[in-house]
Amino acid sequence: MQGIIVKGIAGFYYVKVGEKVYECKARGKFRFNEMTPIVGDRVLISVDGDKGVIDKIQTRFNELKRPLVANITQAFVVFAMRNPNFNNDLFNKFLVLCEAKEIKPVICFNKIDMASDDEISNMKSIIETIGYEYVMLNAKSGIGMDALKDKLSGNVTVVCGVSGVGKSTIFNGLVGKEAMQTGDVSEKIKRGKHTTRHSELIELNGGFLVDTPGFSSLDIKFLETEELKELFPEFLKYSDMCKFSGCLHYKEPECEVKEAVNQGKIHKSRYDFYVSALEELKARRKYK
Ligand SMILES: Nc1nc2c(ncn2[C@@H]2O[C@H](COP(=O)(O)OP(=O)(O)O)[C@@H](O)[C@H]2O)c(=O)[nH]1
Ligand SMILES: [Mg+2]
Ligand SMILES: [Zn+2]
Repeated sequence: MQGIIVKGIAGFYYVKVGEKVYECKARGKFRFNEMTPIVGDRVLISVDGDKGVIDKIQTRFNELKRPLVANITQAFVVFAMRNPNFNNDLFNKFLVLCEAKEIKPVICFNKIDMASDDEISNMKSIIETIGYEYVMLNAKSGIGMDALKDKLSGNVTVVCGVSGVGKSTIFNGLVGKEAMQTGDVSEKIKRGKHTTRHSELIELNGGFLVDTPGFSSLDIKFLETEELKELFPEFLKYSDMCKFSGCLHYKEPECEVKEAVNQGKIHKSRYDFYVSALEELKARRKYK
């Protein structure tokens, strides 16, 4: 039968099939393919009672290294209106990393209680030019949390964002009492002193939530210069009309992306970030 690995501890994998969780070992043959099962893997298992063996790992469509999780479909990218202040560079790095991994971002603007209406509507206008889904939150008092919870359904979601923006508050708000109730699996597993604890998927509202924040590194230097422009979804509807095929929307003439920036259809802060990231990637390539 097919299931999803929700947890891994010391060589055991906990595979959820419907409402049941089977404690599984992996067959040694995975080493041959250099594939080790990780949390989030869709796997085929054979079972005997409550125990099982993983026979096959289905192809992963993506993989995060930290936390080590496969098949993430969605990221709640959390920012705060204040404390810490909004940082355009970090905002865009998170979004570019999501695009590079083909993870759908949902932008969460938290601590709206600390911002003016003008600041909030300015933020909304940036996100609307990109076209991403977003939620305005006051996680501390629960405002917007139901809307966020709805987005879990059908997804494997990771929460990300820099320190202090409210990730833990959001996580706890989403998981609430349900996590306590489903925690019986963890109680049963006695952890040895030196066993590594991996991330865990928590089943919630018809989807899964990763229990560890994602994208601890915001390094985007691994990207190719030509690849970067593809990671700005709002550029794509103009880039076909650029005069030069393969236009980097940089110094080329008759660039429709730059034209859209001038007309305010693409937000200038996004384009400025694109240019600075592109220049960084170009400079790096020169010295390779
Ligand atoms: N004013 C305000 N404070 C919040 C809100 N959400 C979280 N906080 C506070 O921000 C601080 C950092 O939150 P935390 O969840 O630990 O952030 P993390 O580092 O991203 O996990 C805590 O003191 C929270 O109580 C909010 O919506 N409004
Ligand atoms: Mg935290
Ligand atoms: Zn162009």
